[in-house]
Amino acid sequence: MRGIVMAAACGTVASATIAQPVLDGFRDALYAGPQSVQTVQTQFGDGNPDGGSELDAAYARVEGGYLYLLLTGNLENNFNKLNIFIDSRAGGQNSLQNADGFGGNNPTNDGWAGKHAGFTFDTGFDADYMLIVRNGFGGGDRFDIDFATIGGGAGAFVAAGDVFGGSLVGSNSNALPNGIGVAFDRSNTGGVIGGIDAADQAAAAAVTTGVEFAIPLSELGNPLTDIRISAMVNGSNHDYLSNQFLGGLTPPQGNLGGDGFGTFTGSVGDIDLNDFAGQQYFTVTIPAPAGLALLAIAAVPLRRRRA
Ligand SMILES: [Ca+2]
Ligand SMILES: [Ca+2]
Ligand SMILES: [Ca+2]
Repeated sequence: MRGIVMAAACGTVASATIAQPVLDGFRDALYAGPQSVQTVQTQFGDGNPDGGSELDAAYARVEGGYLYLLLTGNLENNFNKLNIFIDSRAGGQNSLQNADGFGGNNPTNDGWAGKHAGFTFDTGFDADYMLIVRNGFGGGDRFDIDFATIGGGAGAFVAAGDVFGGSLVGSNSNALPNGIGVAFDRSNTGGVIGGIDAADQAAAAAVTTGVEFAIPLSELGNPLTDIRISAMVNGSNHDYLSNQFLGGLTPPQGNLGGDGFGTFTGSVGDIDLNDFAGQQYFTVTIPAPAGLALLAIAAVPLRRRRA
Protein backbone atom coordinates (compact mmCIF):
# COMPACT_ATOMS: atom_id res chain seq x y z
CA MET A 1 0.00 0.00 0.00
CA ARG A 2 2.76 2.43 0.92
CA GLY A 3 4.51 1.53 -2.33
CA ILE A 4 1.45 2.40 -4.39
CA VAL A 5 1.05 5.77 -2.67
CA MET A 6 4.70 6.59 -3.32
CA ALA A 7 4.39 5.55 -6.96
CA ALA A 8 1.35 7.77 -7.41
CA ALA A 9 3.28 10.71 -5.99
CA CYS A 10 6.14 9.98 -8.38
CA GLY A 11 3.68 9.87 -11.28
CA THR A 12 2.30 13.28 -10.39
CA VAL A 13 5.72 14.86 -10.24
CA ALA A 14 6.88 13.21 -13.44
CA SER A 15 3.81 14.14 -15.51
CA ALA A 16 4.16 17.78 -14.48
CA THR A 17 7.62 17.85 -16.03
CA ILE A 18 6.64 16.30 -19.38
CA ALA A 19 6.83 19.09 -21.91
CA GLN A 20 4.39 19.76 -24.69
CA PRO A 21 5.42 20.67 -28.23
CA VAL A 22 5.79 24.39 -28.87
CA LEU A 23 3.07 25.40 -31.32
CA ASP A 24 5.15 27.13 -33.99
CA GLY A 25 4.99 24.99 -37.15
CA PHE A 26 8.43 23.53 -36.42
CA ARG A 27 9.01 19.87 -35.58
CA ASP A 28 10.05 19.63 -31.93
CA ALA A 29 12.22 16.75 -30.76
CA LEU A 30 9.23 15.77 -28.61
CA TYR A 31 7.53 14.33 -31.67
CA ALA A 32 8.35 10.68 -32.21
CA GLY A 33 9.13 9.32 -35.66
CA PRO A 34 6.72 10.15 -38.45
CA GLN A 35 3.26 8.60 -38.36
CA SER A 36 3.16 8.78 -42.14
CA VAL A 37 5.63 9.76 -44.89
CA GLN A 38 4.71 10.95 -48.37
CA THR A 39 4.89 8.27 -51.06
CA VAL A 40 4.35 10.34 -54.22
CA GLN A 41 5.95 13.49 -55.66
CA THR A 42 3.61 16.50 -55.75
CA GLN A 43 1.64 17.54 -58.80
CA PHE A 44 0.43 20.72 -57.08
CA GLY A 45 3.84 22.34 -57.52
CA ASP A 46 7.08 21.66 -55.67
CA GLY A 47 6.54 23.53 -52.42
CA ASN A 48 8.60 26.60 -51.62
CA PRO A 49 7.82 29.79 -49.69
CA ASP A 50 6.24 31.38 -52.77
CA GLY A 51 4.21 28.59 -54.24
CA GLY A 52 3.38 24.93 -54.55
CA SER A 53 1.79 22.52 -52.12
CA GLU A 54 3.18 19.30 -50.73
CA LEU A 55 2.54 17.09 -47.70
CA ASP A 56 5.86 15.59 -46.69
CA ALA A 57 5.12 13.75 -43.46
CA ALA A 58 2.84 13.63 -40.42
CA TYR A 59 3.84 13.76 -36.76
CA ALA A 60 1.56 13.46 -33.74
CA ARG A 61 1.79 13.55 -29.98
CA VAL A 62 -0.97 13.21 -27.40
CA GLU A 63 -0.09 15.17 -24.28
CA GLY A 64 -1.91 17.07 -21.56
CA GLY A 65 -5.36 16.50 -23.03
CA TYR A 66 -4.36 17.68 -26.50
CA LEU A 67 -3.57 16.07 -29.82
CA TYR A 68 -0.57 17.85 -31.32
CA LEU A 69 -0.43 17.26 -35.06
CA LEU A 70 2.24 18.52 -37.45
CA LEU A 71 1.98 18.04 -41.21
CA THR A 72 5.30 19.06 -42.72
CA GLY A 73 5.46 20.65 -46.15
CA ASN A 74 3.87 23.65 -47.82
CA LEU A 75 0.41 25.02 -48.57
CA GLU A 76 0.36 27.46 -51.48
CA ASN A 77 -0.96 30.94 -50.72
CA ASN A 78 -3.80 30.70 -53.26
CA PHE A 79 -6.47 29.49 -50.81
CA ASN A 80 -6.02 25.87 -51.84
CA LYS A 81 -7.36 23.74 -49.01
CA LEU A 82 -5.59 21.45 -46.62
CA ASN A 83 -8.44 19.20 -45.49
CA ILE A 84 -7.88 16.94 -42.51
CA PHE A 85 -10.57 14.41 -41.72
CA ILE A 86 -10.52 12.82 -38.27
CA ASP A 87 -12.04 9.49 -37.18
CA SER A 88 -11.88 9.52 -33.39
CA ARG A 89 -15.16 8.08 -32.16
CA ALA A 90 -17.76 5.46 -33.05
CA GLY A 91 -20.02 6.17 -36.00
CA GLY A 92 -19.28 8.83 -38.56
CA GLN A 93 -19.36 8.89 -42.35
CA ASN A 94 -17.36 6.52 -44.56
CA SER A 95 -19.07 8.14 -47.52
CA LEU A 96 -19.57 11.85 -47.02
CA GLN A 97 -23.02 13.34 -47.26
CA ASN A 98 -24.06 16.62 -48.81
CA ALA A 99 -24.75 19.71 -46.72
CA ASP A 100 -27.77 20.01 -44.48
CA GLY A 101 -30.62 21.35 -46.61
CA PHE A 102 -29.17 19.75 -49.74
CA GLY A 103 -30.03 16.13 -49.06
CA GLY A 104 -27.41 15.51 -46.38
CA ASN A 105 -26.61 16.40 -42.79
CA ASN A 106 -23.22 18.11 -42.99
CA PRO A 107 -22.20 21.63 -41.99
CA THR A 108 -22.33 24.40 -44.57
CA ASN A 109 -18.95 26.00 -43.78
CA ASP A 110 -16.61 26.85 -46.65
CA GLY A 111 -18.87 25.07 -49.15
CA TRP A 112 -17.03 21.78 -48.69
CA ALA A 113 -19.94 19.39 -48.19
CA GLY A 114 -21.65 19.92 -51.55
CA LYS A 115 -18.35 19.28 -53.33
CA HIS A 116 -17.71 16.10 -51.30
CA ALA A 117 -21.17 14.50 -51.42
CA GLY A 118 -20.48 10.84 -52.20
CA PHE A 119 -16.70 10.99 -51.57
CA THR A 120 -15.72 7.69 -49.94
CA PHE A 121 -12.80 6.94 -47.61
CA ASP A 122 -11.04 3.60 -47.34
CA THR A 123 -13.10 1.00 -45.53
CA GLY A 124 -12.55 1.34 -41.79
CA PHE A 125 -12.35 5.14 -41.82
CA ASP A 126 -15.56 6.82 -40.70
CA ALA A 127 -15.02 10.58 -40.44
CA ASP A 128 -16.30 12.42 -37.38
CA TYR A 129 -14.57 15.80 -37.67
CA MET A 130 -12.84 17.93 -40.28
CA LEU A 131 -10.26 20.70 -40.20
CA ILE A 132 -9.81 23.07 -43.13
CA VAL A 133 -6.91 25.50 -43.41
CA ARG A 134 -6.08 27.83 -46.30
CA ASN A 135 -4.03 30.96 -46.88
CA GLY A 136 -3.65 33.71 -49.43
CA PHE A 137 -4.15 37.38 -50.15
CA GLY A 138 -7.69 38.62 -49.52
CA GLY A 139 -7.78 42.14 -48.15
CA GLY A 140 -4.24 41.43 -46.98
CA ASP A 141 -2.33 38.28 -46.23
CA ARG A 142 -4.44 35.87 -44.18
CA PHE A 143 -4.60 32.34 -42.84
CA ASP A 144 -8.03 30.85 -42.12
CA ILE A 145 -9.15 27.76 -40.20
CA ASP A 146 -12.43 25.84 -39.87
CA PHE A 147 -13.40 22.90 -37.67
CA ALA A 148 -16.57 21.01 -38.57
CA THR A 149 -18.48 18.15 -36.97
CA ILE A 150 -19.34 15.65 -39.69
CA GLY A 151 -23.06 14.89 -39.69
CA GLY A 152 -23.76 17.60 -37.15
CA GLY A 153 -26.13 19.68 -39.25
CA ALA A 154 -25.81 23.03 -40.99
CA GLY A 155 -24.31 25.00 -38.11
CA ALA A 156 -22.01 22.38 -36.60
CA PHE A 157 -18.76 24.23 -37.17
CA VAL A 158 -16.50 26.96 -35.89
CA ALA A 159 -14.39 29.12 -38.19
CA ALA A 160 -11.91 31.96 -37.89
CA GLY A 161 -10.24 34.14 -40.50
CA ASP A 162 -6.86 35.87 -40.48
CA VAL A 163 -5.75 34.11 -37.30
CA PHE A 164 -2.17 35.39 -37.61
CA GLY A 165 -3.14 39.07 -37.85
CA GLY A 166 -2.34 40.06 -41.43
CA SER A 167 0.25 37.37 -42.04
CA LEU A 168 0.37 34.05 -43.87
CA VAL A 169 2.52 32.59 -41.10
CA GLY A 170 2.54 32.64 -37.34
CA SER A 171 1.08 30.90 -34.33
CA ASN A 172 -2.24 31.26 -32.54
CA SER A 173 -2.83 28.87 -29.65
CA ASN A 174 -6.48 29.92 -29.44
CA ALA A 175 -7.32 30.28 -33.11
CA LEU A 176 -10.82 28.85 -32.74
CA PRO A 177 -13.32 29.50 -29.94
CA ASN A 178 -13.23 25.80 -28.97
CA GLY A 179 -9.54 26.05 -28.05
CA ILE A 180 -7.97 24.63 -31.21
CA GLY A 181 -4.62 26.26 -31.95
CA VAL A 182 -2.73 26.40 -35.23
CA ALA A 183 0.69 27.50 -36.47
CA PHE A 184 2.18 27.70 -39.96
CA ASP A 185 5.77 27.88 -41.16
CA ARG A 186 6.04 27.94 -44.96
CA SER A 187 9.84 28.05 -45.24
CA ASN A 188 10.40 24.50 -46.51
CA THR A 189 12.36 24.17 -49.75
CA GLY A 190 13.21 20.46 -49.48
CA GLY A 191 11.01 17.41 -49.22
CA VAL A 192 9.37 15.86 -52.26
CA ILE A 193 9.84 17.38 -55.70
CA GLY A 194 7.29 17.98 -58.42
CA GLY A 195 6.00 14.97 -60.36
CA ILE A 196 3.93 11.83 -60.13
CA ASP A 197 6.61 9.25 -59.37
CA ALA A 198 7.73 7.72 -56.09
CA ALA A 199 8.70 10.28 -53.47
CA ASP A 200 12.17 10.52 -51.99
CA GLN A 201 10.95 9.47 -48.55
CA ALA A 202 14.20 10.32 -46.82
CA ALA A 203 13.89 13.88 -48.13
CA ALA A 204 10.23 14.01 -47.10
CA ALA A 205 11.02 12.80 -43.59
CA ALA A 206 13.76 15.41 -43.25
CA VAL A 207 11.37 18.38 -43.55
CA THR A 208 10.91 20.13 -40.21
CA THR A 209 8.29 22.82 -40.98
CA GLY A 210 4.64 23.01 -41.94
CA VAL A 211 1.17 23.29 -40.41
CA GLU A 212 0.85 22.38 -36.74
CA PHE A 213 -2.29 22.00 -34.63
CA ALA A 214 -3.10 21.68 -30.94
CA ILE A 215 -6.55 20.10 -30.62
CA PRO A 216 -8.27 19.50 -27.27
CA LEU A 217 -9.19 15.81 -27.06
CA SER A 218 -12.53 16.93 -25.64
CA GLU A 219 -13.30 18.36 -29.09
CA LEU A 220 -12.64 14.94 -30.64
CA GLY A 221 -15.05 13.02 -28.41
CA ASN A 222 -12.37 12.18 -25.80
CA PRO A 223 -10.92 9.21 -27.72
CA LEU A 224 -9.23 6.61 -25.49
CA THR A 225 -7.28 4.34 -27.83
CA ASP A 226 -6.54 5.77 -31.25
CA ILE A 227 -7.30 8.53 -33.72
CA ARG A 228 -7.36 8.00 -37.47
CA ILE A 229 -6.46 10.90 -39.73
CA SER A 230 -6.85 11.37 -43.48
CA ALA A 231 -5.18 14.52 -44.81
CA MET A 232 -5.31 15.83 -48.38
CA VAL A 233 -4.70 18.97 -50.40
CA ASN A 234 -7.65 20.12 -52.48
CA GLY A 235 -8.20 23.05 -54.82
CA SER A 236 -9.50 26.41 -53.69
CA ASN A 237 -13.14 25.36 -54.26
CA HIS A 238 -12.88 21.85 -52.72
CA ASP A 239 -13.43 20.42 -56.20
CA TYR A 240 -10.01 19.30 -57.49
CA LEU A 241 -7.95 16.88 -55.41
CA SER A 242 -4.17 16.88 -55.66
CA ASN A 243 -2.02 13.75 -55.36
CA GLN A 244 -0.86 14.86 -51.90
CA PHE A 245 -2.50 12.63 -49.32
CA LEU A 246 -1.33 11.28 -45.94
CA GLY A 247 -1.43 8.29 -45.83
CA GLY A 248 -0.01 8.54 -49.27
CA LEU A 249 -1.15 7.27 -52.65
CA THR A 250 0.75 4.60 -54.58
CA PRO A 251 3.08 5.90 -57.32
CA PRO A 252 2.94 6.67 -60.12
CA GLN A 253 -0.06 8.82 -59.28
CA GLY A 254 -1.06 12.21 -60.61
CA ASN A 255 -3.68 14.56 -59.26
CA LEU A 256 -7.04 12.91 -58.66
CA GLY A 257 -9.01 15.91 -59.84
CA GLY A 258 -12.71 15.15 -59.67
CA ASP A 259 -12.83 11.78 -61.41
CA GLY A 260 -9.69 10.15 -60.00
CA PHE A 261 -7.78 10.70 -63.26
CA GLY A 262 -7.06 14.42 -63.03
CA THR A 263 -10.14 15.70 -64.84
CA PHE A 264 -12.15 18.59 -63.42
CA THR A 265 -15.77 17.54 -62.96
CA GLY A 266 -17.03 20.18 -60.54
CA SER A 267 -16.88 17.96 -57.46
CA VAL A 268 -14.85 15.22 -55.81
CA GLY A 269 -17.95 13.22 -54.88
CA ASP A 270 -17.23 10.39 -57.32
CA ILE A 271 -13.87 9.56 -55.75
CA ASP A 272 -13.67 6.34 -53.74
CA LEU A 273 -10.32 5.90 -51.95
CA ASN A 274 -10.88 2.12 -51.98
CA ASP A 275 -10.07 2.37 -55.71
CA PHE A 276 -6.56 3.57 -54.80
CA ALA A 277 -4.05 1.10 -53.36
CA GLY A 278 -3.01 1.56 -49.76
CA GLN A 279 -4.66 3.33 -46.86
CA GLN A 280 -5.18 7.04 -47.34
CA TYR A 281 -5.20 7.52 -43.58
CA PHE A 282 -2.84 6.97 -40.67
CA THR A 283 -3.41 6.04 -37.06
CA VAL A 284 -2.26 7.87 -33.95
CA THR A 285 -2.20 5.65 -30.86
CA ILE A 286 -3.15 7.37 -27.62
CA PRO A 287 -0.77 6.43 -24.81
CA ALA A 288 -2.03 5.40 -21.41
CA PRO A 289 -2.15 8.35 -18.98
CA ALA A 290 1.38 9.12 -17.79
CA GLY A 291 0.53 8.54 -14.13
CA LEU A 292 -0.94 5.11 -14.84
CA ALA A 293 2.03 4.12 -16.99
CA LEU A 294 4.45 5.05 -14.21
CA LEU A 295 2.33 3.21 -11.67
CA ALA A 296 2.54 0.10 -13.82
CA ILE A 297 6.33 0.43 -14.07
CA ALA A 298 6.66 1.10 -10.34
CA ALA A 299 4.50 -1.92 -9.53
CA VAL A 300 6.89 -4.37 -11.23
CA PRO A 301 9.68 -4.36 -8.58
CA LEU A 302 7.06 -4.54 -5.79
CA ARG A 303 5.69 -7.75 -7.26
CA ARG A 304 9.18 -9.17 -7.72
CA ARG A 305 10.09 -8.45 -4.12
CA ARG A 306 7.06 -10.30 -2.85
CA ALA A 307 7.67 -13.32 -5.10
CA1 LIG B 1 -15.78 7.59 -36.50
CA1 LIG C 1 9.62 20.15 -52.11
CA1 LIG D 1 -7.06 3.32 -50.55
